[in-house]
Amino acid sequence: MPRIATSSISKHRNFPKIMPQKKAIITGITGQDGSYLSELLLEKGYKIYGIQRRASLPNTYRVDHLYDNVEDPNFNMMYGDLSDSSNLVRVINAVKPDEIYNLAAQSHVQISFDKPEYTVNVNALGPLRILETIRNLQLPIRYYQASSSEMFGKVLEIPQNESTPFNPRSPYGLSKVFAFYITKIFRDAYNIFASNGILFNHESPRRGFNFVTRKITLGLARVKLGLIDKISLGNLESQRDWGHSKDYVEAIWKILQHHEPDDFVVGTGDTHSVREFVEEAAKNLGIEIEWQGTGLDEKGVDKKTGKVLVDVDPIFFRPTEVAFLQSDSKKARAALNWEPRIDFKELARIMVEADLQYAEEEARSHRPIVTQKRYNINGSKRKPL
Ligand code: NAP
Ligand code: F7E
Repeated sequence: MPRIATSSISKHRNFPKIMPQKKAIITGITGQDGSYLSELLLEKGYKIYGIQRRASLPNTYRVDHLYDNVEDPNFNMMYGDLSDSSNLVRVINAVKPDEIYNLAAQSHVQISFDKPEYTVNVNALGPLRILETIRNLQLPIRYYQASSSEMFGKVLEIPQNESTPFNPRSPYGLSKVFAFYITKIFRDAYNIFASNGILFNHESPRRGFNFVTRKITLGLARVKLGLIDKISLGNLESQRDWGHSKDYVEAIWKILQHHEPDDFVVGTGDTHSVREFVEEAAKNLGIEIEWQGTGLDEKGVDKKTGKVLVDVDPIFFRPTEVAFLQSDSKKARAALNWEPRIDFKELARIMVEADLQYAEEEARSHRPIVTQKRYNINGSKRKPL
């Protein structure tokens, strides 16, 4: 399993002196955001209960650094799955948490076209199952729903804020629209403290390997060390408002500490294309990219050597695309006193630095940390990245 880029988490967690210790359930604890949120809540003195799904190989590498002491009463793992109502009822009833952070999802947009029913089951019905449990147990549990800028889809307004209409473009986007509204409806109908964070893209050295930023930073680090010749991408025109996951989990926590339940857009407001992310990542490796050609023939060439480092493969295009996203997070900034600290350039720098270490480890051990093999997926020889 790959090594995780850990942050400086204090060994001496700050237990509140007077307040009773809060209990939080985190679904999706083994994911990117789940791991950063766990660090934040442990620092704040919470007792956390992660919901981990069964996997045939270990899936806890993002939180293993937090779980070094099996006797630690504050870090608990429970098996569970968002597709399994009876399990969710049992876990929530056993823990009786103060807060539930629902971060679990089939979170890959392109894969949601391959697995639409599963995506809807987990991402849309999963939140409903949790909310129904909270309703039936009649406990004062605060609920956070991980809503997404993908709900804005083909955007109907620039920039996007809490009143921008949704116009999803994928099964993933639509599943998140259901989850958004069911959260709002349970808040209004049953007086449950249920809030949505509408988060724009956020990345980190812990990002899944098949999201575009990570694919670029690990890919170019491998190119730099001569482990591979080039990387293949899809739509280079696509524009995203990218921030760092560590900043965004602070907003997630603040949303549940707010005096009333509400919905908040969270983003940087700064939008860049995939092409610009490639350029920025390459710059951090001492490479200047020059673009040649257009459309499917476009190539990113090393200006110094003339070598093609990036090409375009139609396999990575989506049946329907979200072309442009840009957040207007004024509401969150004012009401939650939140703002992102890490900007686009710094994000690219941090990710490249971490992935260069991964690639160096691969070079030393002659073993890729993530497979580079091609598999036949849906009849096409698709590389997993
Ligand atoms: P991620 O890295 O893909 O993590 C997803 C988590 O959900 C993993 O822990 C995964 O478990 C778990 N999971 C998947 N299916 C499950 C199921 N059926 N039952 C229980 N757990 C399941 O995603 P992320 O980037 O941390 O994002 C966290 C949440 O925010 C997701 O809901 C995502 O849709 C949403 N979101 C993300 C962004 C972003 O840019 N990152 C933006 C807006 C919203 P395994 O580790 O076993 O796979
Ligand atoms: O794609 C384009 C791709 O997969 C970003 C999830 O966290 O953020 C994420 O969804 C853009 C898209 O993220 C490749 O077509 C080009 O336009 O990194 P991504 P996403 O689809 O924006 C939202 C907010 C979420 O909620 C989701 O959970 O990059 N792109 N070439 C590519 N994307 C990928 N993955 N791979 C490529 O080769």
